[in-house]
Amino acid sequence: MLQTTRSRSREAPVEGPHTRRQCEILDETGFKLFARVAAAGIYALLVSVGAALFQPRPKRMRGEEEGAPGPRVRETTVQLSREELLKAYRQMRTIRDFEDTVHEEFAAGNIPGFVHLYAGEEASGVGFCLHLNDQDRIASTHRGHGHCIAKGCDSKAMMKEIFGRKDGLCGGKGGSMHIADLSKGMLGANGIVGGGPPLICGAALSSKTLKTGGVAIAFVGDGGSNQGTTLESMNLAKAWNLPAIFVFEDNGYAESTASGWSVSGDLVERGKAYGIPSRRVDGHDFFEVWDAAREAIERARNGEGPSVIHVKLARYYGHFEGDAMTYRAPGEIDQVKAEKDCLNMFRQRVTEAGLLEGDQLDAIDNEVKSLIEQALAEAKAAPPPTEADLLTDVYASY
Ligand SMILES: Cc1ncc(C[n+]2csc(CCOP(=O)(O)OP(=O)(O)O)c2C)c(N)n1
Ligand SMILES: [Mg+2]
Repeated sequence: MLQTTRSRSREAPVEGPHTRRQCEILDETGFKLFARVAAAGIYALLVSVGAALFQPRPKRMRGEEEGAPGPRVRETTVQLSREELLKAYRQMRTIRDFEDTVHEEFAAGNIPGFVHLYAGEEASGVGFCLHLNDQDRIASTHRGHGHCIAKGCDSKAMMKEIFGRKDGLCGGKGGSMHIADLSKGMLGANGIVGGGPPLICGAALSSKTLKTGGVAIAFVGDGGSNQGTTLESMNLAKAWNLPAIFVFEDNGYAESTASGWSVSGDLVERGKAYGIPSRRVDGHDFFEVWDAAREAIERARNGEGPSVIHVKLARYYGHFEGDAMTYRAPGEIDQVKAEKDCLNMFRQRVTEAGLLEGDQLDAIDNEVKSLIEQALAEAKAAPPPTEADLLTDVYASY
């Protein structure tokens, strides 16, 4: 009887006046249902109280041994090991000192050619390149020293290159604006604004075809974001689902033109218009950049295609060395340096969180200072290319 009523009640709702037995059965069933719901409720309550009481401890940083005294982590979102944090700071400091030194040497008339400095933008190049290996490729801009250092190029050989020396990174033939090291996956600085994006489509296509798992990143300025080559590359990267990442380093100016006069719309929305996952970050905050880079690079490595990252930052020096910067508001850069310097922000964050000690960072400052002093001394003492070198590294053979 019970069975029958149950199966009937499943087939169709019981309607109309019920017999006594039916009502008893319904009461009985309703009670059982109530009892079950109540039990489930109590169980859920116990589980959530338990979960609240036994929350997992802040994630141990990679490289920390179980049982070893952990760092005093206040910011649990930081997922870098101490070694990675030290490396990040060392690279950003190396770029800063390298650029400050080139600035002084150029002003003293010791460097030939044309130079554009990356000081102030360090967190961007380093935040991205820390995730990369030598199989991954980057294409840079005319402001390429920082990308080079971040990608692992030898800073002594770079200094020699910028001084035009024979044993510079490119035999002294590239100089600042064509510096490259293919063995490190650094495809080169580039005198052509918007020249990098098509190059990384090629690099990304080769990684995809050969299944190397490599990704390719183009660093592009706010000015370069408007080049047809950039827009065509974004379209191609999405259409071909390439492991390509477009990093718009928006320092607010293309030469002396403020981006408000040259960039229409919004770069994140532009990326989305191509169906590309796009995101904006504060380029002074290494951790924000690092996290956006991690997400985009993971996506590319997983075969999920391109990404766009709009990085807001500031350059400390002029567009080129010698630029009088009359287009900048008085005090504009001093304010950024005081409030948003990426090295200061990094130092403050990691020391306050107890991830690193100030002494460790001071030690890196000193190491880097002497490295760059040596790089400069060696570059000044190094010989220039010979006349015979004019006939090497060219397509025609003589
Ligand atoms: C195809 C091309 N057009 C113009 C130039 C001249 N030029 C050199 S740098 C520059 C501005 C680039 O600005 P942006 O892309 O914002 O890079 P930033 O200098 O700010 O890093 C221009 C117009 C060039 N080198 N190549
Ligand atoms: Mg710019």
